[in-house]
Amino acid sequence: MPEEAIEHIDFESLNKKAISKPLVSHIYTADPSAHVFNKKIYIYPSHDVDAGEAFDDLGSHFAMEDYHVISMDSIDSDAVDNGLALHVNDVPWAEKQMWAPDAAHKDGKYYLFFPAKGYDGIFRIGVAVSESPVGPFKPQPEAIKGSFSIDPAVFEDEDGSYYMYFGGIWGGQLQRWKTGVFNAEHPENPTAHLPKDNEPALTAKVAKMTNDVLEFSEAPRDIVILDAKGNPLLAGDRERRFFEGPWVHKYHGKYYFSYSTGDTHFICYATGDNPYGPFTYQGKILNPVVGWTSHHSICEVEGKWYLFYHDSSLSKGVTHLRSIKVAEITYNEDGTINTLNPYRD
Ligand code: FUB
Repeated sequence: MPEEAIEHIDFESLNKKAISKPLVSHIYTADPSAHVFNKKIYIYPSHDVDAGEAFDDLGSHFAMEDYHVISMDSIDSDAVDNGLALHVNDVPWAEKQMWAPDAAHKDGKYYLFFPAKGYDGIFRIGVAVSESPVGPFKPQPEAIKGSFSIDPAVFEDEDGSYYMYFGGIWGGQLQRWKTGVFNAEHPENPTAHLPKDNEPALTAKVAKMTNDVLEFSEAPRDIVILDAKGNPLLAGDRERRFFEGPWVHKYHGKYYFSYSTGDTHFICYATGDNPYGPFTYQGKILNPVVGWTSHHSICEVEGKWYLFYHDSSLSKGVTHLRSIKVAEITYNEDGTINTLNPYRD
């Protein structure tokens, strides 16, 4: 949501109209990745702080340093902060900006996946392992080989395969990897190296994980989103094209690829027949929230489906001080998802 729109918001009445309250309010949290492990809900969010960094379009003000795991016994119960799960100082390769994480469970171990900027200024994705879903997590000494950009989301398919989806443009640096190597030219310009409006949009990436879930077992592939005519969405189609925050879930045998459109502030989705796509654009899941970013996950809890998302209403519109929330989503008979308005009229 543009800053000038935020200036005119009456936050008291807006919070009354919000469809959900912050799950926790003693710390700021964002980018919630939710899972049910052993019948309990675990949410892996970013932990927002005000580090005093200047605002810019590279997202330097998102200067997060650590992760806390939030848990809930049921969808209606209080959310519990389980304390420090991982700190950037404990990750040998990472310097700063612990952005949107995700987690997975395999064979009694829990894996926390997280993006961070290395000392070379390049975002990579790391893994940390724990015996407990709430950590503390022990990081691998190096980032995942062949990883880049931000916003990892790990999907466990019904056959036991794990796939990592990732990527984000602008500050997330995806556009700098167009040729397969990092393009460091024009470092201060978030939109340098983006395709032209009439060219296909940049896409999220997907890679199958190795059996130990610590590395990619293949080179990352493109997640192509097609329009109804079967053409890839174009870079200028800013209300529908991928920007950041990929997520995949499966509903009635179909794969749902959902994501944020970034500078147009929607959460949208596309459907496909396999984890690699292509995916066909279907519509919007969430209309814009207060705050510039929108980031979500979708999780089934006891037969109902929920959207975990964030907004900046608790901080009265401070874009890098966000709060995680949850709301139920509903499907139509044809599998389409009804769009949520985060605030009632
Ligand atoms: O939280 C930092 C960044 O903001 C995330 O990585 C993006 O998805 C956006 O929510």
